[in-house]
Amino acid sequence: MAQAQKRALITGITGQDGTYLAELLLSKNYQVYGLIRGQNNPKRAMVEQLLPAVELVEGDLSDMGSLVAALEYCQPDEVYNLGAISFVALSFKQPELTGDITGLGALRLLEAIRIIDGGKGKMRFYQASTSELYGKVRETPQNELTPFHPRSPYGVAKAYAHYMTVNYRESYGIHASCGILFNHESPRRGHEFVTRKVTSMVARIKLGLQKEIPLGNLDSKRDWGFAGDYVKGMWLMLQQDEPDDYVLATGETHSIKELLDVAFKEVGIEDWSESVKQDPRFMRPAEVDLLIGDPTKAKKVLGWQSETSFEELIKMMVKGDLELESQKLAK
Ligand code: NAP
Ligand code: G4F
Repeated sequence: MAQAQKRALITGITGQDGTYLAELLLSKNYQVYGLIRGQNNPKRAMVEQLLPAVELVEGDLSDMGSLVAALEYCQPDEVYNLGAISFVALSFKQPELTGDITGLGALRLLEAIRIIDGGKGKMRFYQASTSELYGKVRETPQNELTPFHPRSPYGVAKAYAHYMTVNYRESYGIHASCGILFNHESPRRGHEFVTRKVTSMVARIKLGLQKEIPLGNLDSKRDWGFAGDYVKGMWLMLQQDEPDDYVLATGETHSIKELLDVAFKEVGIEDWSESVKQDPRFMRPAEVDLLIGDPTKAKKVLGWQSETSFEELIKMMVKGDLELESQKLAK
């Protein structure tokens, strides 16, 4: 007998991960719904063009009723909670909003599942947890058992969402899993994040449109992977018989200086010292200096591993930005 088509609801459909995950699920023949907020969301057209097969459903993580209605309408087998205020720097400026959307938003969605699924155990849940939970790291590399010490309102909000997900799993038997994902990037990454800021500005410098890149803390180190690889891990978590929490990471860390080396080299510039300025506006009140993840459990249980190297990732992003900036110039 043919298997019924699976249904998935993604919050954060307009974000980087939302689009890659939707593509993956569509390739697996899912019926995909995307939660979209606002009465005239500026990213709606982008999603409609890139993902015409995705049905957009209005809703907001701050509005419980809209989440209940979305679940009732979509009747999903899988719910991926990717929606969040996800920019750490913004979370210092708007901590209450971050707590509401990034923290309480997850609780509202879990409650909505509890109400709509009514203990049937049909709706599986994925929570987008983060390496920001480790903050002031207690051990290196970080794994699923490393204690959390978040260093930003974003990290604290994500800790609340993480523990709520674990609590709903243990209290109500919901198939709810947390992916503790280290930084993952792509040509679709928002321009506010450091990789995309660098690759887009390097492209503009190459084309003579800009002279300098203003940056904050150049000493940070991150475990950077490719978003297209990471969404496969999210899906794998929800295919397991038992829900659980997993670290997804490359197991390598690189500095902002290495990021600059690779990006500038890709456009033929070896010495970038005159093209980068430290700007206090981009420093944070507290910082996570060093992140490096241990993805052993994900490899062993899910068979997942990161497939794209740091160099391949940054080169891919610079190439994408050169194309974009050149197209804009040609108009
Ligand atoms: P992103 O590009 O910043 O996307 C965030 C999404 O959240 C957007 O679609 C945004 O929609 C949505 N959103 C914001 N406020 C909302 C609200 N009130 N109601 C519903 N949706 C709302 O983030 P991403 O990089 O794709 O990351 C996806 C998730 O993984 C996030 O939860 C992030 O915190 C987490 N994460 C990311 C990384 C990473 O390195 N990328 C690592 C670990 C964890 P609008 O377009 O309407 O604003
Ligand atoms: O690219 P970032 O803004 O990413 P951050 O703070 O690591 O957060 C991202 O990854 C998390 C996973 O660990 C996600 F949970 C989160 O949602 C988000 O996707 O900054 C990376 C590093 C930081 O140490 C920052 O201080 O780069 C440093 N940095 C230095 N100059 C800068 C800049 N970051 C930004 N955004 N802009 C700068 O000019």
